[in-house]
Amino acid sequence: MQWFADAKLGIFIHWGIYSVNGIEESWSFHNKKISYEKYMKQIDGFTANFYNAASWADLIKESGAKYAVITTKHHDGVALYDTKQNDLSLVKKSLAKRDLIAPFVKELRNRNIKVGTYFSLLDWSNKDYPEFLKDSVRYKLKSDTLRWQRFQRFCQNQIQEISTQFNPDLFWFDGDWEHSAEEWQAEKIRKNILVHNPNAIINSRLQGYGDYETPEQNFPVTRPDFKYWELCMTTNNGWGYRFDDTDYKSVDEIISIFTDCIGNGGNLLLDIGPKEDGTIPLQQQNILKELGKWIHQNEEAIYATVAGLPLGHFYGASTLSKDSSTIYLFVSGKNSGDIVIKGLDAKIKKVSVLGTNEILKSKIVGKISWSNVPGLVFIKMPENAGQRMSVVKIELARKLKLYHGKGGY
Ligand code: H79
Repeated sequence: MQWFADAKLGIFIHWGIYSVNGIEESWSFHNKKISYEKYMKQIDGFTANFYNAASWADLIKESGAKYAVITTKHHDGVALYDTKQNDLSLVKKSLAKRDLIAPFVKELRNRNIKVGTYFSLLDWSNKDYPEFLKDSVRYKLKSDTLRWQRFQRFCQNQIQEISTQFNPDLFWFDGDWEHSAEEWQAEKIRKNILVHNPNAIINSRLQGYGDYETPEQNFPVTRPDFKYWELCMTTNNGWGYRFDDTDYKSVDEIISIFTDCIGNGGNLLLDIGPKEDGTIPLQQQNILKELGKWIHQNEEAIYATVAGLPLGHFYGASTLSKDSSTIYLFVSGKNSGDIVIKGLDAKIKKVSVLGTNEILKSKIVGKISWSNVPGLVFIKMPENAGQRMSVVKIELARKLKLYHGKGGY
């Protein structure tokens, strides 16, 4: 898990036939916003005409992400790679006529970016899969176990194909909620993945057989208990390309969310949705580039760090160097005046702003001689610290020690 813990940022890519009409991926037919037939017709409009895997990988590199996760097959069952298990792929059915995953995997590896493959366990297009539309099923699993076993073989063979064709560093499963671990044979799926690649890691959506937690769109307020976690989040509202979705998060909002994730020991998996022709919407390109600029200026506070001060010591996100002798505080760019840290039981050697190296004045306030409760640390922020989030670097004379008590006498 070490590369994952150090990666901090990943880029999620939802690419599929839903980008043709610019409608919701898979859910639009499942929830009967569009007929299944009309939804599938989009496959005729999918071209990948301007798809350039190298420029995608360049953009991801520029964003500062250390891994990428791409849809190999969403709930609609349309594979983006050359599956031998059925005919439902963009290779066989669309004008793209080629494996879209392989070139991307190659370009990621050339740039030392870890490869993640999104795969939907549930497949609403497969005739042997029980569930279909929100209010209709093809059959009840228990009433036809042979049919379910046929689907099991299909599903596990596809996972095996992905294993052998791309050897992903990360398997990102989705759609596990429709069946139990036993029904999916989750243990066997995990085992087969690890037989092929003992270093592969698996997200949590394998009914308890994954390696890290995967909250989606919903931001944790308190620090998650699990050691490894990742928030996946869209840049606008949809996962795939939606022409009508202009509700983009601002770069500052994304930086704030990102620092909140890493400050609590997690990663951010930020999503983009390319168009059917393989171009990435300009707004999304811009977000990734701007985020990358900020990350590269502040790398020291990001990659080689661990979760920062626990709740209560500082009203904002922070990280710690791995030897816990340096604290990095994330302070909104517009902040000026004082910031305060409570319960810091360690001598401060130096306080500065990362990037500009400006030295900041700090003062210990209210240290009582007869008490071992540390005083408050007040740090004076410069006027107009920066346009975006600034990072205040606090170097300690020794390892961090915190007082987390209730005061008293
Ligand atoms: O691929 C993207 C989405 O299409 C997919 N995951 C991301 C990465 C996704 N969309 N929604 N969900 C996952 C959440 C599923 C919600 C559910 Fe439910 C709530 C599943 C079970 C409870 C909706 C309500 C379906 C059944 C009840």
